[in-house]
Amino acid sequence: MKSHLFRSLVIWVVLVAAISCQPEKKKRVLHFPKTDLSKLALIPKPLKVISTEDGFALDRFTAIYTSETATGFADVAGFLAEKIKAKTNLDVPVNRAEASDQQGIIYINQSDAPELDALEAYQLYITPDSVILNSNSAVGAFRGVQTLRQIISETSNDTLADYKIWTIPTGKITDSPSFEYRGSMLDVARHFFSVEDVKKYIDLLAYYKYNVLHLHLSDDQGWRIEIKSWPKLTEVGGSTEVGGAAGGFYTQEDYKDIVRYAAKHHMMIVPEIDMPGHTNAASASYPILNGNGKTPKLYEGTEVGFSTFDTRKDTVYAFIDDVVREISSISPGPYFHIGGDESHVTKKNDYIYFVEKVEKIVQKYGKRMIGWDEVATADIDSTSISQFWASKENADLSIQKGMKVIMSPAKKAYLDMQYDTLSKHGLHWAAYIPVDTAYIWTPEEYEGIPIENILGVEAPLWSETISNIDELEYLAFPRAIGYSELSWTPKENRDWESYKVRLANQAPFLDRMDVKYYPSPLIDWKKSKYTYEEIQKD
Ligand code: TNX
Repeated sequence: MKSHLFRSLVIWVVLVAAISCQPEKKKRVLHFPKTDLSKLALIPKPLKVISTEDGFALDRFTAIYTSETATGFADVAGFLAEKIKAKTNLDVPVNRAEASDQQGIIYINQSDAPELDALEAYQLYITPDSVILNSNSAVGAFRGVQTLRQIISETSNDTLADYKIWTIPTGKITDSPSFEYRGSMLDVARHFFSVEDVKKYIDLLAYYKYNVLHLHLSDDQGWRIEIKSWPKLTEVGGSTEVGGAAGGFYTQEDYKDIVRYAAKHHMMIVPEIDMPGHTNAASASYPILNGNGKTPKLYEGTEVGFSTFDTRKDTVYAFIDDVVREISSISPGPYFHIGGDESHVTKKNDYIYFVEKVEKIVQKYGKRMIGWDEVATADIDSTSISQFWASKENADLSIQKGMKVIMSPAKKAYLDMQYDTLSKHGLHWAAYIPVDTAYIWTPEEYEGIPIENILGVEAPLWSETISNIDELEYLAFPRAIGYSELSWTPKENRDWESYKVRLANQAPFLDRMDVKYYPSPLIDWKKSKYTYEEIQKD
């Protein structure tokens, strides 16, 4: 570590020397309106922002350097360069010493400083000469890069200069997340979403520092991931969806592509196979699984709670072993989600027996089990995780067992709930969730669940009523942006009045990303591409 530090120091001294030796003719004149770093619309709000009210020029003389040997840092720098190019059209070189025209350096530095101990912590020092992003690990650097992107997103280029300069306000940001698990779930079972759609969702979530995308890969209406040892799951079970369109599925190569793409964004995929209920598509593919001697038809409706596996049959556990083994082998993350919700036609004893057996299978393949809150009724391990969506009683059972809980209360965190009675898509069985209601609640204190038990927050997007990316975006945005702040920023630093102004300022970014978000009339959007009336009409 010491040699690391020393090497960083040497590189730094060399870079500073290189900058100061630049011929005077290249000195740039900045014409910038002074911006206060602490007034920028950063979401999630960083822990601490100090403004020094000067400017760093991002222009054709800027270069990025990283600690040489720090794992993943060069990739993070490459990601930043790509995004700067997309926003400004500047080609910023990464770790290219021969780019000798440099005047301003962005340095992404691996640091062992004790204040950067927390995973994902970072510091950003912006001075007129340099931007130094310090973090202990590539993941922290990546989160810091999102902050830098958000800062750059708010700068406009200086039209008075003879070449383009984006002036970045100077100051210091110190930041680190409240919760280690900050997720959204996408239901690709009720309606299938393509690899491209999922990647776009990852792009957007990563910008707001999410680190988990949970994929709901199976349900009554569809089985969406190739299992090589049980090929009919996708041949039959993947062939339709709600409403009767063709459905679809991910091959294992597709899934690996999604996992890799998520990893590039320092996000993990949590795969979910929902069982023993929500299994009509599996039993339609292999009728032996439901044990009632009938071959169920493929289902294209939206009822829940009518299907179950036969929990007393060895074949069922051999099947689950294969499924968990194949999916775990291509899922580098630590978790496997077994669903476990709404098994209304499974007898209580059978349900408990089933969850306990499946927990062992998940552990055999080196994963920690996650299940919807009903799984806490079984005798399961404290290392398993329960996802609180509806039952306070089940949440309490989880706590008694010493388990961690993921906060997804349907009344507050379900992205598929309608905003109000005029919403074009969504359900309202739990609540209407306008943009303020989605933000103004406290996961840290919700329903008396102790903060020590809370792993994080996840906003699920069920897809009964949405079948394409525009509809997905209508429900997810802007509310998903607020959930990022609930899981990253401590409650003392959250405030609706401040948030709503920062949210209004996301419009240019969302427009640039071509996101068909719901322009809630509660927000005074900064020049949005689409008006409320345009989005609401059919
Ligand atoms: C309840 S939340 C469900 C899902 C539905 C959702 C619709 C949960 C664990 N189960 O099967 O899609 O409501 O909002």
